[in-house]
Amino acid sequence: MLTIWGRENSSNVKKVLWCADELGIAYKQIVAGGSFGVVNTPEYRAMNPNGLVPSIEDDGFVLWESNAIIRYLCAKHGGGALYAADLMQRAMADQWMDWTTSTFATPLRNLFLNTVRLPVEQRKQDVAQRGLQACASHLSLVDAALAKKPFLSGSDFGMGDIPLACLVYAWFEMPIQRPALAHLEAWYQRLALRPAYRNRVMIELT
Ligand SMILES: N[C@@H](CCC(=O)N[C@@H](CS)C(=O)NCC(=O)O)C(=O)O
Repeated sequence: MLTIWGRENSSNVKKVLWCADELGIAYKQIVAGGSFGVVNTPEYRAMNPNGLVPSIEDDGFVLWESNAIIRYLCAKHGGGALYAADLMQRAMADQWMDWTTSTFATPLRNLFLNTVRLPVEQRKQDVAQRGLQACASHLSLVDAALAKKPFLSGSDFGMGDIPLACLVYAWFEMPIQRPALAHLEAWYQRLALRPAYRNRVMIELT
């Protein structure tokens, strides 16, 4: 039995919950992190010494780091669908997963915190503005990639789409001035057709 620890409004937890739902895996969710606590208990720290969410336990096997969890679940349950058997196709999915975390996540987080999550009096307009500009610049590169294929994973939806899709929801739903990026918008619309994406990712931004 799979257990997933994490609060639903965390983008890194969303990745794992959405992925598990796409794969049709039965699991138990333990809400943890933020105001829900749990992550500082000795039991949780023994499992994940970072004290962050998400973490999973799968028949005694413990794993943290959301992208590693996605790869593990897709490889175990994907049957070649979300985790491509073809080495180059899979490497391309890995590329977008790693790029999202290493390049896009920080400016998006700065923009999100200073537009939505922080109390109004703590928001810094200049940080939000710099985040917005960096995100727009990074997403123009995604737009160009999506001009050539419908999904970041290739011709079909796959694990390579999951991390960026979780963050892009906030990009499209925040009250900000977005540059027009037609291919990115078309990708977002394709994602929004997926029930598991709507259920797990397209929830109120908090
Ligand atoms: N690189 C980690 C980052 C995990 C992370 O930063 N998680 C955040 C939520 S998105 C967290 O645990 N924050 C503290 C908390 O929720 O208590 C991953 O991808 O899993």
